[in-house]
Amino acid sequence: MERRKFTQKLSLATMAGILGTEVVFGHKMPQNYFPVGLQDPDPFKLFNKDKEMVVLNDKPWNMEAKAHLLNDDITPNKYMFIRNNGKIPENIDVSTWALTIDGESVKNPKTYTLDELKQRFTKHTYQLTLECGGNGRSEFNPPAKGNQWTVGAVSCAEWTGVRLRDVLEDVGINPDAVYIGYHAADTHLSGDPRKEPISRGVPIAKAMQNETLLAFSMNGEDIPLAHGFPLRLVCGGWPASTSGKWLTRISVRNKVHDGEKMGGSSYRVPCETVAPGTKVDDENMCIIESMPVKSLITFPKSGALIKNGQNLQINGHAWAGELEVSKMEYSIDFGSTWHNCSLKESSNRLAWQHFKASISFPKKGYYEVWARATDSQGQSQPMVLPGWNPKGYLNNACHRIAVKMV
Ligand SMILES: Nc1nc2c(c(=O)[nH]1)N[C@H]1C(S)=C(S)[C@@H](COP(=O)(O)O)O[C@H]1N2
Ligand SMILES: [Mo]
Repeated sequence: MERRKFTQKLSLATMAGILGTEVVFGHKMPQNYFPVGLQDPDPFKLFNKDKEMVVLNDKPWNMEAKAHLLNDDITPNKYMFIRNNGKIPENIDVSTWALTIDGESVKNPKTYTLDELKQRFTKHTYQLTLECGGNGRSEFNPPAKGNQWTVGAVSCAEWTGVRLRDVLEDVGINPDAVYIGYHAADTHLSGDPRKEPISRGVPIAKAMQNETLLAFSMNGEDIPLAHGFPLRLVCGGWPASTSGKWLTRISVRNKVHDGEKMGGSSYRVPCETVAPGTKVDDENMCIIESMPVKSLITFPKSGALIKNGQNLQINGHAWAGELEVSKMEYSIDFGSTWHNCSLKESSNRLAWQHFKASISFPKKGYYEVWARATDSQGQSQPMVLPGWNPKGYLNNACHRIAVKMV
């Protein structure tokens, strides 16, 4: 983050504007003094993230992991990517936080406090894979605008909460319900209170799945602020943009939800494959639902050195949106031949699966290890970039690491 030198020339009034309050002893402030409160915060400290995480944007905050940071079976907060579209809400009061269920297709709108949600409904815990639809965007050509995610906008944490289904059944929904849409407490970057940074949703069938949670804890603790404290919708296996953070309202809709970032090229891809760079009309764009099959080698770090004659043990995770991963393979000869990895079952539906393999190399030299997952419907990850789309979504190309046998 660059220090904003221009603040040295700011008047006291301007400083007060930025700080949101008067600088009480401003007239005693040394000349050219740089107020601590105007300095850019350290995002790693602010969000309890590991120093190796990569900041892609600070307005709004967007941060990703590197492949080797994601080696844990369950992603801890310090390695979890942050994807914000607006400003994180301030001054959250848990005692007054409430969730309203409304919309055209509810019988009677209802509001629950956090305590009511926790007391009235059964708690469930699931490990759920959340991958940003734009993970892998940085590789598309022509390039797509937006955060240039490489491979690290994915996580699988353990979420605890109540089932959205149980709450919707408690409110009572009409048979014409087709979609739910979320609303949240984060604010638009422009400061305009009438604008929402994002308000997405899922079809009613996804909303009613056992694993779709209104979560209030992550990895056994309160959800960290950046990840949606104190209440978050979690829809595993779908673009993580459907998992609304800082949740305040869910509308049950009698049509496809039309909130912010549901239309245009947001989280939508051409319904039919197009040539790279093609301009696609809105009516030919389809909403992304289940995420495609994908995998990540999380150990060793790319660039690892192995001693001549030793085997290399690789570890990683594989996931396939709504589906299971049924096969995991690696190649050390640029995809000519493939060998099976051992692949574990997921601890529950929609959680990523862990794989490992012990690889032997014929002689000293440079190699690449490529990893490829296949889902339960027989679809494999492509070795090269998949279908180009205007916003650079759904890049599930094989992950690869470099190793040298020395
Ligand atoms: N309220 C709200 N919910 C949100 C977002 C947001 O900006 N505001 N970003 C979405 C997007 S695009 C993604 S990829 C995930 C990121 O979740 P994480 O930051 O907890 O990793 O949250 C989703 N939920
Ligand atoms: Mo996202």
